[in-house]
Amino acid sequence: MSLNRLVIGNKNYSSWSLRPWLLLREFGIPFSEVKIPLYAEGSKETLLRYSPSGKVPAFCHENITVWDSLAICEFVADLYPEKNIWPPKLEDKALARSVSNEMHSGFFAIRNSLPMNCRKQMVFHPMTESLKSEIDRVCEIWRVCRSRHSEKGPFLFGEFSIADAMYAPIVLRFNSYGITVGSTESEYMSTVLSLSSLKEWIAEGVAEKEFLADCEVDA
Ligand SMILES: N[C@@H](CCC(=O)N[C@@H](CS)C(=O)NCC(=O)O)C(=O)O
Repeated sequence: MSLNRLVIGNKNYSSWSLRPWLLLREFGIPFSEVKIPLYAEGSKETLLRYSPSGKVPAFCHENITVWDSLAICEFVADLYPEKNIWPPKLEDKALARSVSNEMHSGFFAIRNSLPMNCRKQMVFHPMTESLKSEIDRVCEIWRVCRSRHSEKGPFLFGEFSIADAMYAPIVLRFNSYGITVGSTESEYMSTVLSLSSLKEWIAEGVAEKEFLADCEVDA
């Protein structure tokens, strides 16, 4: 039995759950998975059995519980220091932490207008100023990281890191809603979308039966 357990929500909709799940998979860290369908009768009670915040994701390692996506990613980096889950160089780690936290604490227009939905494939039209400026900022972050690390590999910091896990749901959203991006960003999106772990998550999300009307968006 695995020492690690990750509690997640619906794969189709739960972008916060995807982040640590992808991180664990990409670093080959064994874990068992508990999936709790969200916003259904009894969901909150079930969530509270695993997560003091009543939200997913939550992670258990032996008798330690950690909740909140970025806290879980940080904890996993502490748990497996030999795996370089953050980029090892101090200045790279500083940038990786900054862009990961910027994602975690912001981008509300993207999060509200373009909710993650693995089933969605459309072109989103009602663009607002705040949405456009957040999309531009994400693209700028991806370009800056890629321009500094293109020699070392195809991810934001060359090799896959927490920063890629934090931005993976944004990649999915831009792809689902037909957001136009430049060539560097598009290449980065293709890299993330071609991860077999992410393809597996998407396939399982698409196959889920739950339909959450509040998380659905039309053009
Ligand atoms: N800041 C938290 C956000 C967690 C969150 O909002 N999770 C949502 C699903 S993506 C949730 O559990 N919703 C269920 C509920 O509030 O009942 C994180 O980074 O993990």
